[in-house]
Amino acid sequence: MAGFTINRRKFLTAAALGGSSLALAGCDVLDGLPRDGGLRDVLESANGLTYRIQRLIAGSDSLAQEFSEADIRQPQKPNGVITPSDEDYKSLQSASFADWRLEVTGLVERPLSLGLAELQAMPSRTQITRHDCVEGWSCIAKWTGAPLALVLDQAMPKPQARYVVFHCMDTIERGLSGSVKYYGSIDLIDARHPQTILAYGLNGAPLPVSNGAPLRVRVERQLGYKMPKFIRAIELVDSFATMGLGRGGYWEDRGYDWFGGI
Ligand SMILES: Nc1nc2c(c(=O)[nH]1)N[C@H]1C(S)=C(S)[C@@H](COP(=O)(O)O)O[C@H]1N2
Ligand SMILES: [Mo]
Repeated sequence: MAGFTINRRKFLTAAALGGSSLALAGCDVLDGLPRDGGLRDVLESANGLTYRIQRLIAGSDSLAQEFSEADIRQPQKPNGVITPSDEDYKSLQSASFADWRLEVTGLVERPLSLGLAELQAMPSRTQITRHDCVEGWSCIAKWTGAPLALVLDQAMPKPQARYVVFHCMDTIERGLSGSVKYYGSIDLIDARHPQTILAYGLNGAPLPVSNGAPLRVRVERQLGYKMPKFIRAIELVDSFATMGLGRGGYWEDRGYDWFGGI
């Protein structure tokens, strides 16, 4: 696909520039680039193009390819944070997430608080899809969850809502300037896409901790970093200005494209 070619080329360019950072840091391939650098600006404008091209060529509702059971050849490779060490997470985990709730907040008419059983009681969707990480690996797996569109229908986004932000429970960075929890965002077109689900099942079993228990989102037309794991809240917003470094996600704040279309 056009979008994949562009992303792949950028990935290779960044890998060549970053040298050994690729092997060391995995998802950090753009990290070696200066914040105000020309290449960063080029990547950003190419990203705007990728976004428009995907919307134009693929349309808003085109489906990502789905596969058969026979195509599942290995377990979903756990990546990024795989065992959150946050105390609040560990205490929820020790009670099998019985006390966990998904908060739906922000620009909605009806804020929601949903337990796992409530999400599991909603109509579900199961899909076998390919996960592509920007690091260059892929896995085919079967994901089960509640369509995000159904949750949004219950919460009723206000007209000014433009993006869905996923707030996570895992601390991904502990630095001198404090600790940072993973977060990410998508637009309402991807949020309402039929394959965008809040997944609680993987390959016919409950979602394992390493892959994001109790809940992670699947956004099948985008790269892996656009699919936050360990979700605790969904916030509807009209801008990212007030969160993180203002670019809509943990990796986006560190130079990745906001639109990770493939
Ligand atoms: N909360 C959280 N979500 C995350 C990450 C993370 O570190 N923390 N890593 C991202 C990246 S880079 C990828 S490739 C996928 C990995 O999902 P998996 O562990 O199920 O393969 O999760 C994404 N979502
Ligand atoms: Mo990734």
